[in-house]
Amino acid sequence: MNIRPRRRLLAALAVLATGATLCGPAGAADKKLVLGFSQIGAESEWRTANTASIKQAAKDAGIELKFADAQQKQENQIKALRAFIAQKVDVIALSPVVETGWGTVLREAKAAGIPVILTDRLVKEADESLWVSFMGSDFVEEGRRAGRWLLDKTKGGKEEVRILELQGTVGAAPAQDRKKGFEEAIKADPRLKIARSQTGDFSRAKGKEVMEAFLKAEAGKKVHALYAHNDDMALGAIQAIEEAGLKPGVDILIVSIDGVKGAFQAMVAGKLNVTVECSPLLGPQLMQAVKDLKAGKTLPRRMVTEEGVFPAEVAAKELPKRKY
Ligand code: GYE
Repeated sequence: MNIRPRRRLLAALAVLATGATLCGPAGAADKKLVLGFSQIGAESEWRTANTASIKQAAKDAGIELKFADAQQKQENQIKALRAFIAQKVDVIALSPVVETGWGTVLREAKAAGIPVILTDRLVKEADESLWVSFMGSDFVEEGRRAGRWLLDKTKGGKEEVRILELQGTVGAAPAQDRKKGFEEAIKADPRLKIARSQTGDFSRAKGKEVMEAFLKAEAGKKVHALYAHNDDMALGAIQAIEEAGLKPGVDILIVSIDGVKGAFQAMVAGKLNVTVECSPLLGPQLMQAVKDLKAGKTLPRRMVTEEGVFPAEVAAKELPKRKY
């Protein structure tokens, strides 16, 4: 027997072996894993990219996804979690709209023996055994990065730097943490002051509305900068600034967070000065975690997303590479 037919024989045996596993009787090993995912809503470009990433990654991983959109309401998320528990899903993933108020439903999941993975945002609960892992960004650090950029951009001047702030959803982890990190960073220069701060709910429409009100209230005063907790609110505010006859990115410096395509386009157009990256592409990491959990592995308590800062100067070069 020469080498070739022998190789063919081995290959045929390999195919048979695989076929046997694939077509064999449906045992426990063949059962699809079921993941219940409670999403916040569709308030921003970030969120829609996050949803797309979760759905695609579940498909790629062969995991059955039960997806529930809560339309920004915590009560809908709690209902979704209870439905997942009743359906006995293998794993629950939760992206919590606000930080508090999750104890009861998380205890119900624990009592049912269903592990919960927090994705994107953290909850505030004393009993940390209510979730097995938290994957997502370091929002305080994102706030610091935004603050440091503004410090650097305005350094050496003499006059006060008056800042307007558009906060994210009230009670949401990224809103609180991004505020905290930014304030911490700008403390380094007492000239930098937050003149007004209000929620724009992470949405473009609300960002525009609040910015209009800000500009009216600020009539006759100099506003140097806008800090928006996400790109969508910055994009809404840009419209308001233009409608008020001012040049966004020139008359008012604008720093925001996320790094969505819309922000890069605004930077290329000279209307936004910088975006701090916050990646929504958590799907593949989540599916891997689900598989690892079911294989009996212990997940790390915290998985932090790696991200960068993109000023307008690099926007044209970076835009074609952006994946969300
Ligand atoms: O920055 C914002 C979204 O939780 C990181 O939620 C997420 C934030 C994101 O609506 O655009």
